[in-house]
Amino acid sequence: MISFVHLLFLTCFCVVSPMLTTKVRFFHQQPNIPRLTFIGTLPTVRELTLAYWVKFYQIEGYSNNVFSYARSDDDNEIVTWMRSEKGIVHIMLRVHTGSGNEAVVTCPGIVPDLWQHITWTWSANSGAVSFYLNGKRCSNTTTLVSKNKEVRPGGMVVLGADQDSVGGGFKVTETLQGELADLHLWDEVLDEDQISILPSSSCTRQSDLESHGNLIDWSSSAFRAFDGVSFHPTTLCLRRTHKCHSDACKY
Ligand SMILES: [Ca+2]
Repeated sequence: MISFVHLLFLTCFCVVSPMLTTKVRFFHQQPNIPRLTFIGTLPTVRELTLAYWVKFYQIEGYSNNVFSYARSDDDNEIVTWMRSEKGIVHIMLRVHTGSGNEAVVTCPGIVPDLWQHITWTWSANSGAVSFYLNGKRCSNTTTLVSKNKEVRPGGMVVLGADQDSVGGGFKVTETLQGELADLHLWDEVLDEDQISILPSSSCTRQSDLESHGNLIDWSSSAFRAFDGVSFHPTTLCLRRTHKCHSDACKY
């Protein structure tokens, strides 16, 4: 395991556990596909919450995939990305391949080159999906997304690139061109009050257990870095001294 105390601005092919004050930069340079692979897998789950800070550099030509969970029988068991239409950025979530399994949400204020905190929740019980930008719900809840379809265990989680096979099948156009920090995954649906404090949770300190994912925790989960991912210090979370309820917080 690499300590980040002496690992600033370093690119490596190594096993890492990011610190709360570490951001990861994904920047494609031919022929590499920078990405992080989670060391571990997911259990069977019927509810999920994914939260993260992201700053993407450009939307045209890139779908800015943040999270991809692939199994051998479905490379899109979970995938979340962005899409631009007529200059408006949509956040996309798919749980399982197939029709009726995709949520599309427009959050006003999602723009390049700004740190933005994004959270989505999904429940198999109702198929409900909700998106939040900077702790504030983006729009009405979408329903019937993979209702009664569990997310199954044994697959691989990749951050920063979409998998079309387990641990592979990457396309340049389906990568994140930007930076990622403080990503957490829970096996339950957090409520609005819990989500509202995530962007201002003071670097998600260890004492702030509520803001640490129980399936993936940015500060303790281990990842393997591939193909030009680089790690940098960030004071992003140190600036979280207030609740942010504007559409685009000026971090
Ligand atoms: Ca895929």
